[in-house]
Amino acid sequence: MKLVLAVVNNDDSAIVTSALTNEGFFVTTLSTTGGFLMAGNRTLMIGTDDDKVDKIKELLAQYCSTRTQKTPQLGRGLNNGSLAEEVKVGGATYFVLDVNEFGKV
Ligand code: 2BA
Repeated sequence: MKLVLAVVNNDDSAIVTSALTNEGFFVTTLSTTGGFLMAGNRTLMIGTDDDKVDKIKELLAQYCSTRTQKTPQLGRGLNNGSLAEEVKVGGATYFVLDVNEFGKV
């Protein structure tokens, strides 16, 4: 079993979560904040069988679009003036972790 953690844009989180649940995946969403932009995003937690991870990646790619966002001048952890004023934010950043145990009691 695997646990997929996917950081997605707030604007994409509802549609991608719907698409995942419609495909039978169980999803938990967490409100998170990117350390660079200091802007809200969503982290999806999806526990699933190993052979279904590719389907999750496919849906993330289909429903999460890449966009360009301005870097704020204030409220960011790093602000040394040498950074680009805009950054390309990926559609989804995901991690796939092995799950030692899964249960419901
Ligand atoms: P943020 O940390 O707010 O980063 C937003 C975008 O800013 C990143 O897009 C990247 O283009 C740029 N960026 C981030 N850190 C940077 C740095 N130290 N120097 C220059 N540019 C930087 P993405 O890479 O698509 O990441 C989108 C969001 O996914 C991130 O929001 C963060 O919440 C999460 N994320 C990405 N990579 C991660 C990682 N290795 N570990 C944990 N979270 C990650």
